[in-house]
Formats: sequence, structure tokens, C-alpha cells
Amino acid sequence: MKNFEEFRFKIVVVGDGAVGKTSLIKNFTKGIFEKDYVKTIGAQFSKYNKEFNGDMVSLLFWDIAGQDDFNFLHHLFYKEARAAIIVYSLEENELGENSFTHIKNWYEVVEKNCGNIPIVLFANKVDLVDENSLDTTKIQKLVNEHNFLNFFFTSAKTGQGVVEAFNAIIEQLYLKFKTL
Ligand code: G3D
Ligand code: MG
Repeated sequence: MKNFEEFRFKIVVVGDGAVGKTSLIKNFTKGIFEKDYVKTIGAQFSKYNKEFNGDMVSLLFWDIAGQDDFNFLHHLFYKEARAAIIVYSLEENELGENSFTHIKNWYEVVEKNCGNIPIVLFANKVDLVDENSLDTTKIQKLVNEHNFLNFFFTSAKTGQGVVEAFNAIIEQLYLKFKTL
């Protein structure tokens, strides 16, 4: 019988308040949360087990809650994170625009606390905009500058792109640690 391996990956999900971090994780993990963490360290924790290539992958998502500011820093939040997801909102208002500007700030915080871990960018709330009118060169430039793995258009509302986006980072981690 083939032995299967078990992997545990902690993934931090960061980005400005109300960009859809919690909704995205909820959509992907089918709402599995441990809410006590919110009170203790200003973060929400959710766990999701997934079979990958015959191995068991345990995903621990940590999501900033309440204090969605890039100055937020608690050593437990970033400790031992294997990857990060930076989320911003595509909505055409101040929240959306600020969240795009702040990608670089979130990147700096992640880099400072976690070093060189894989980062994927989620451009969320794609259901609120006309996808064909989006300026992908602007996003791609940012992806290249910061050496992000990739970016994905997502909608926590319709589910568009959510599985693909999360799978991109899970696959990357799986391949990275599987070959060790
Ligand atoms: P946060 O965890 O980053 O702070 P939330 O963000 O997940 O709490 O989402 C903030 C608000 O945006 C919520 O609205 C949520 O329903 C909405 N939202 C999240 N993702 C999407 C999306 O992809 N599309 C649309 N249209 N809305 C989204 P409310 O009104 O509940 O505060
Ligand atoms: Mg939240």
C-alpha cells in the first residue's frame, strides 16, 4: 500500500478592511472557523483539509479581523506562515483604490515578518466590475515588481476564480515541500 504524507500549511490572508478576506476564506473552506482567535489576537483562524495527489494537506488560514491596518502586527499572526495571500478590492471607489495602493505596504509587512514566502494576489469583487475593462498591465506590473506568484480575479460573492486562486498557492506549497 502506498504511504500517504501529511502536510500542514499556515497561510496568512492580508489586505485592507472590507476587501473580502473573510468572505473568500469562508467561500473556500465552506465556513469552517474558529472564532475565539478573533478576541485574543485580532485574527480569525480557519482550518481546511484537502486531499492533494493522494496526500493529506491541512490548511490553516489566518485572517486579520477588526484591525485591518498594515501596521497591525502580532508575532503569532505571521509566525511560521508558509505563504501569504494579499487581497484587494476591484470596486471603483475609495476603498477599492486605497486597497490597491496598499498592496505594497502589505507586501512589506509580509516580507519583514515572513521573509521570502510565496505570495499570491487576489483582485476581489470582480462581480462588481466589467472584467473586460480592467487594466491588467497595471496589476501585472505590480506582480512582477514584487515577485508574486500570480494574480487572480476572484469573487467571494459568485465564487468566480476562488478555487483556482486558492489552489494555485496550495499547489505551490505542496510541490515545494513534497520534493524536500
Ligand atoms: P474583510 O474580511 O476583508 O474585512 P469581508 O471583508 O469578507 O468582511 O467583506 C466585506 C464586505 O464585502 C461584505 O459586505 C461582503 O459581503 C462583501 N464582499 C466580499 N467579497 C465580495 C465580492 O467578491 N463581491 C461582492 N459584491 N461583495 C463582496 P457586507 O455588506 O456584508 O459588509
Ligand atoms: Mg474579515
